[in-house]
Amino acid sequence: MVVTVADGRAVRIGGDPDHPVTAGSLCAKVNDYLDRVYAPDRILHPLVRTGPKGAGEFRRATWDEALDLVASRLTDVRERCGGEAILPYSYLGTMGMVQGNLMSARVMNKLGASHLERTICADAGLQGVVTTHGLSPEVDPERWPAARYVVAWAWNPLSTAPHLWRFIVRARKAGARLVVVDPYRSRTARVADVHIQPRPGSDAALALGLMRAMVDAGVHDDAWCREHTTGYRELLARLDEWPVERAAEISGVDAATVRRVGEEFATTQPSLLRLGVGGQRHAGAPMAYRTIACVPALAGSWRHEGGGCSYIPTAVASAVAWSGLQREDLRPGPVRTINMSALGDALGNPALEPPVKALVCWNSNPVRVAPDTNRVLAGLGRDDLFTVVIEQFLTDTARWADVVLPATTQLEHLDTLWSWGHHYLTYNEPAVAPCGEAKPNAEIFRLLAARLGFDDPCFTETDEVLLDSVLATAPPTIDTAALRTRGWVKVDLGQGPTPHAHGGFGTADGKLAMRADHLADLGLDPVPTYDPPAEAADETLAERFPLALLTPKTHFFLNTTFANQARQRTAQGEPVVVVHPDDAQHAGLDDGQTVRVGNDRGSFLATAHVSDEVRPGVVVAPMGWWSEAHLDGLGPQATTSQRLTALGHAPIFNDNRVAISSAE
Ligand SMILES: Nc1nc2c(c(=O)[nH]1)N[C@H]1C(S)=C(S)[C@@H](COP(=O)(O)OP(=O)(O)OC[C@H]3O[C@@H](n4cnc5c(=O)[nH]c(N)nc54)[C@H](O)[C@@H]3O)O[C@H]1N2
Ligand SMILES: Nc1nc2c(c(=O)[nH]1)N[C@H]1C(S)=C(S)[C@@H](COP(=O)(O)OP(=O)(O)OC[C@H]3O[C@@H](n4cnc5c(=O)[nH]c(N)nc54)[C@H](O)[C@@H]3O)O[C@H]1N2
Ligand SMILES: [Mo]
Repeated sequence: MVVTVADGRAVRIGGDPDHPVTAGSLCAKVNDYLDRVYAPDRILHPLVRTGPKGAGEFRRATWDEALDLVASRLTDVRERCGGEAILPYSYLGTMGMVQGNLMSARVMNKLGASHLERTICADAGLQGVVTTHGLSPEVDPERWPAARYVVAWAWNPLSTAPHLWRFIVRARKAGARLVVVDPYRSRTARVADVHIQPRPGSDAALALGLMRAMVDAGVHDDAWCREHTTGYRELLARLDEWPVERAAEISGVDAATVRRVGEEFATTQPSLLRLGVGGQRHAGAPMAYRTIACVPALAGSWRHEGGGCSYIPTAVASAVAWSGLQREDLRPGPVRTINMSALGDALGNPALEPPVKALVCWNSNPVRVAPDTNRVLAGLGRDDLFTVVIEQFLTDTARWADVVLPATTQLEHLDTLWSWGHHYLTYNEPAVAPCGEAKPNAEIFRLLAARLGFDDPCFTETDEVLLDSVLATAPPTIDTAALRTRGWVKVDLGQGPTPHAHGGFGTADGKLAMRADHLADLGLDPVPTYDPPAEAADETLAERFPLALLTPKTHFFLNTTFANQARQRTAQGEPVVVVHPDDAQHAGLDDGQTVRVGNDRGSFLATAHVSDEVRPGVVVAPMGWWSEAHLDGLGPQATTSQRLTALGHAPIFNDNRVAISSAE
């Protein structure tokens, strides 16, 4: 972002025209970011609750009063119940390393607070992909234009990654075909050459079918697999069990399509398979993503520039290995772990010892992003729970706080950020002074540390010092001087045009692991297979809840961020649920009517959009709106489960059965 400042006020914002990925353009979410910074409803001073919990009634407080209150309540909880009764809760409100979880982690460690397992986004898939590839660079998006066959699998980049989408557009202009694998006709699927609509959670079966089709046609890359993989023989033996017809039957995709796409993927090189997060939100997802990652290997795609597999670029994103700065050594002893997607249980489980008595939340909006809303709300409503929320706006979570502390935006603080998709590190220079009395997260935790009496020198390190320390952990190939002068720098791990043409994967032996023996310890098959979803494939449950609900991203919000801004809110419209005409007819529903969607966990109201954008048996209700947009305050998250995957401990948002009925 390039920000123009006049008289101390930011007056213009745009993309950096020199940036190799954004090339001067911002996306539909942030191109009016100045309206966010200067929004009339921004929180600009501390707030202390005056009304009942959740009512959103507060009075203005000074920083001194608010911090004293927080420090004394946290001290009290720690003395009475132990540090583990304090639960930090944060995610990626900012992806900055300084304002993310650095000073905050030190404070929480020193308090002996519970450890929050932060796996709400991509971890199920990550565990799967890393099992197959090890931690090593994937295909650099800047090489994607060389691809001639692109599969966007469970990924909707036209909405969720518009800057990466441009590289796919360039590949297509040069003749590439685009295949989208998604039960829903997303914006990306709409413009694809081929749209494959599998049953939710059946992707591994589809992948096995694609691989079997390659082998049947004799177009797989035998030589590359012999040289650069382990378990090639075992994978071929597994494919013997997976005739294309079996894969077609389980995935609900016709056999001819499976055959054709499988063969084309192997023969139209370079072929690229890019995974999104949508398909890894079910109980069998780690195995599924590991299996899908074998498709480009069997096809020999890694030989070619632009060919291979990409997901969240984990190796690149974790190249700056700063986590030691969080100082786990400050902990008074071992602490328990609580998973962020099981917040409802953590707050409500009477057997938990010690119970959670204080919640400190920043960079996240759990009332809307965590599953099983009714349990989360019941927990936040507990009178014996002390809740602090550090926020820019009075979100649905902040409304439940006892104390709200005002946070700066991207324009007002110092940071460096990793990327969710491209291979660059970003420098975040403050453009303007903090608005009102807002403070950067790190500053708030520094002030809190002082009030808690923490005197280790690490608690007084300024943001400049923290940034220096973070960058000091960067590998020498990252030019941190260039980062500061130019604002961005490539994370060069030697990925080049063909990172794995000759192996060099991040596994122990450098080979791609078609067989991964350590999976057996977890009770999983070491060889790629189809591990079914929990609810989506449950025929008995389907008798009561006939529809599989997916809750993907909206186009104009970033999770729930920006959903309170007028332009984005208007552009996104009202919350909808997309229902196939056959299912609508069966339930007696008309397009445009209000419907109730629910299961044993909860229900929500939405406007039915009757359309063949979904396959029969599947309904789609995107997530992101705040409670004000929902007719009874609840959204699709009221129906989602707190269950976690065995590998990765990740949520299963898209493995969720519901029933639908008229609410009129
Ligand atoms: N506009 C916008 N952009 C965003 C975000 C946002 O909220 N809005 N959020 C950001 C974040 S945090 C992330 S992690 C990324 C996520 O970006 P994406 O990976 O694109 O995320 P989703 O929209 O959740 O899922 C993509 C697609 O997966 C499909 N899907 C669901 N279940 C299955 C399945 O079982 N199999 C298959 N094959 N497909 C399935 C959904 O229908 C959906 O269209 O986007 C980032 N960018
Ligand atoms: N059903 C369902 N649930 C999902 C998903 C899904 O697809 N379906 N997606 C999941 C995914 S992929 C993700 S990543 C999570 C996202 O979960 P969250 O990271 O909680 O996402 P947001 O809703 O964007 O909330 C971030 C909050 O941080 C605040 N914020 C931004 N910058 C700062 C800052 O500098 N300081 C402070 N203190 N606050 C700041 C914003 O105002 C915003 O309210 O949601 C998950 N939940
Ligand atoms: Mo995410």
